[in-house]
Amino acid sequence: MPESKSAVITSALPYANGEIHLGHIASTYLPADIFTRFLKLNGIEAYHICATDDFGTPILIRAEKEKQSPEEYVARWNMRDREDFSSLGISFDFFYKTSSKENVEFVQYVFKKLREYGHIYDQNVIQFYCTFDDKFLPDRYVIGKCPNCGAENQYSDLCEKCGRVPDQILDPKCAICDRTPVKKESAHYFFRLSNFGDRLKEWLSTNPNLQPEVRNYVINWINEGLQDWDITRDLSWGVPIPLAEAEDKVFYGWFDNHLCYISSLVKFISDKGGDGKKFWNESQVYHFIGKDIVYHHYLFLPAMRLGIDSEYKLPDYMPTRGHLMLQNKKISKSRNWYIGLKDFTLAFNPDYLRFYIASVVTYSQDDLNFDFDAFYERINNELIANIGNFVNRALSFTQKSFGGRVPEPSSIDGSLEKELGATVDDVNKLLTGNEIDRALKRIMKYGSYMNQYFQANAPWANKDTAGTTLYVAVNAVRSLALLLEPFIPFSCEKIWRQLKLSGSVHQQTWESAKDINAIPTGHQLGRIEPIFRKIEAKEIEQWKGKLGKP
Ligand code: B3M
Ligand code: ZN
Repeated sequence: MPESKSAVITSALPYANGEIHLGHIASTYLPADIFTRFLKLNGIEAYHICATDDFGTPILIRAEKEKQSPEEYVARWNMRDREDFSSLGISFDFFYKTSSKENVEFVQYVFKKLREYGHIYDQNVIQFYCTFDDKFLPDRYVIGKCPNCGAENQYSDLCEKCGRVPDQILDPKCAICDRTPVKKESAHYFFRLSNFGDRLKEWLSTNPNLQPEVRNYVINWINEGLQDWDITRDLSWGVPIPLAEAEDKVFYGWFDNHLCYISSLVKFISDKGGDGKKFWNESQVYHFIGKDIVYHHYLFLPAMRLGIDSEYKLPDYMPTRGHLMLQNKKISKSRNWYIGLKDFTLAFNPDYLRFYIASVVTYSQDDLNFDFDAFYERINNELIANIGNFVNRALSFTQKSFGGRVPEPSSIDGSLEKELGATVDDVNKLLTGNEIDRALKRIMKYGSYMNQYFQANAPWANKDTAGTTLYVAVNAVRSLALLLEPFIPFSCEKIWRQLKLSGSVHQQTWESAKDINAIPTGHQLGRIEPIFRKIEAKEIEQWKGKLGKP
């Protein structure tokens, strides 16, 4: 367990321009949600914060195409994102937006501070300009070849091949009309990232909580030399630069978006009557991200915080994970090789997706794979055959033989309590270290152990020990509901209701999962029914058939 009594967990902010799909979920939101639920069960005052990332050129391009104002456009996606996330039980304590008044003010405040401390300068730059569209062309408005790795067809603000932010894109083309842009002069503000190389290196190399692989390659980038960072865009949609001479300019989206982690938390805490800054600084801070945004989170974000004297502390952890492949191929919206979260949770119990992803998501930058056959196997042959089977047998047998009243045990074998205690401790350790897949495997091992216990003691055949077996089994069901709550919360609430225990499962404490006597003799269970429904092979075939088709 983290040393501190409180925690701030953020998930990378989704751009307000498209639906949430399985790829987002696997790298970021589900791990963050599982982790936050786990901290809460442990009595930590933990808040999961997120927001839509409302600014940036792609959003403006999309809004223009759909003939909506950018405000309307992002409001629509903000709403939709909330729905999508809650359909999967991804629960945020606060979900806000980068275009909020609080964020705009905070970003302007940070800019002024950085400028006061000498970390900002202005300089005229030659910028791409499309004479046909009559526009400056920042970032995604320009497509070309990456000067670092030579990859073609990259946006001018991020090479998806090598993960670096290109200094000067080669063979530029306007993303709107495909014409070659001209160059035109414009005054821009720069953040002196180059001032921070040593301090960043120091922070990276002395923070044991950052994943070593990521740390190492970020340190390599620093050794190659850091470029100052152009934070200005000649657009109307963005956080306005708070200077009279920069009236029609806004900040680059990556200058403002990560500040929204802070501004949203501060608003959330002050709305509750607390001191947001104090809360931030006294908490363990976790930023959950996917590996494609390492550059921004391991360089820009900490440098900007260092640049204002760490008035808001730097993150303690940045759990960084790989991408999700779909049937071993890269997810692509345009080729329809992708699955929207909404469609999926309408078709399947959302816990099935949570369970499957949690069982494959490693704590590393390795890519994961969503495979339909593996999904089918894991749900039917692990979740249902192990957990579902045990829960249903224990409860329905108690129902049948004892009218749903927990029977009286005679002597309970000490190894049962030991195994349970060891399970809870192991899972605790693994989840503290963000090893979600391994923690889930450990719980499944306990599930198998209890299935074997039940089978070996055969309460249907042994009248004299049946009371003990069922007493132990019903209590183990309760422990499983607690241990599995972070992973499959919907099902665990169902189990809790069938156990007819008070409150809900997420209000319990982790430690009480060890209690093998929590449900006393004589306790009356609720209505018992199967928790899960098996997936049919034909459902899987239908889904596979839809992929890649228009
Ligand atoms: N909006 C999404 C991405 O690049 C971007 C994350 C912002 S986190 C501060 O994946
Ligand atoms: Zn053009």
